Amino acid sequence: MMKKFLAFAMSLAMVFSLVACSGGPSASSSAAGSASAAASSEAGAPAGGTDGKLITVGFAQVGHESDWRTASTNSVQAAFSKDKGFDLQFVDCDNNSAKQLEAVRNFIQQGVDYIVIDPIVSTGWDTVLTEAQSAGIPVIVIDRTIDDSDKYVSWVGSEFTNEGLAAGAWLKAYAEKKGIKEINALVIEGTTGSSAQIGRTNGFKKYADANGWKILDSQSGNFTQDGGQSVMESYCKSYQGKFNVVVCQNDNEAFGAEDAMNAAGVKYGIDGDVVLISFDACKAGLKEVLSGKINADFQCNPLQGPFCADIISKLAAGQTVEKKTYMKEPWYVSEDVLTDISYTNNAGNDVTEPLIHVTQDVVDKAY
Ligand code: GYE
Repeated sequence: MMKKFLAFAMSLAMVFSLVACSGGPSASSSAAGSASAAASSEAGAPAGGTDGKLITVGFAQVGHESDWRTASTNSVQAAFSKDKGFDLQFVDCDNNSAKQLEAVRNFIQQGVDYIVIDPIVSTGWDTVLTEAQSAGIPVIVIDRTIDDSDKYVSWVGSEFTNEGLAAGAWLKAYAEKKGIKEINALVIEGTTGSSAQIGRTNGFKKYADANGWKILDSQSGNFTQDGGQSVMESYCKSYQGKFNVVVCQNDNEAFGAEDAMNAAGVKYGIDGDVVLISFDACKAGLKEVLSGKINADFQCNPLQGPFCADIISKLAAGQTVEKKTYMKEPWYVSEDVLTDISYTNNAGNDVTEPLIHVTQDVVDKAY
């Protein structure tokens, strides 16, 4: 009975989201702003099933590779508590795509009410999403995107290409300000095939190509501290004295890269010879920005749990939801030399966005 209702609600939601999609851009940071207002204004409304039964939600989480991931897991677990009307089944997929597909198939077999996926990689999804659809189970995607199927009801996450573009725009302005004439960059990428890795890589590369910067090498550190360290150890050997920028696609990789550069005697950060750029802006990352070791950190906001719970509560109440919701994400810098950056974002809009100079207060408030 519940299943049938859900299947109906899902097809309605899909029809509406298709309409919403073709009707105009829902993808902007202002969409996230309104979603934020909606999420908080409805915080007091009863979530969960209308009949008082808990809504069962299966969540196939990427793994436990980073501080970002821990914050994401905590955010989802808090938003889907029993108190709030949910029964959450959490699976840590250990960065293993096969395990993630299996987790989703198990949720389908169990007949959960909703499935939430944070897709490790962006492709390979259409078959299992078709299976979920046939079973009448709506799928909500958070964080990373699914790029080869649109058989999900809604997604909430980040504009990863904008993060990469912002990093490029900042580096261009910073280099001009500091009189850095040549850029020889080393990139430590995130998990290969994840939309976070693809977007950050492409966004930054666009600036590199347009400005004649050299990307000496670009290898995956798998979004982990160990990965960042071992890639940087090999970079320090192969490119000794040849690089003046290191781009790590998350903070944990940056911590590992710092260890490797310390061991190799490379000076980085605001007083060094190498500009260190990172993404995520978790608390530990912003501490490094405060101390001047990381020059700039481009936030990716992991606190998506309440948005996701709001989406599911709305679906359960038969309401329509946005197909896409973007998180709001500030950019952080160590030095007070630039106040903002201007760039053309991935949606083709010319934007000017503030740079936040990191203080202890900013670190204290970070996730
Ligand atoms: O940047 C990284 C994590 O998918 C945006 O995954 C997320 C990324 C995040 O492991 O720290």
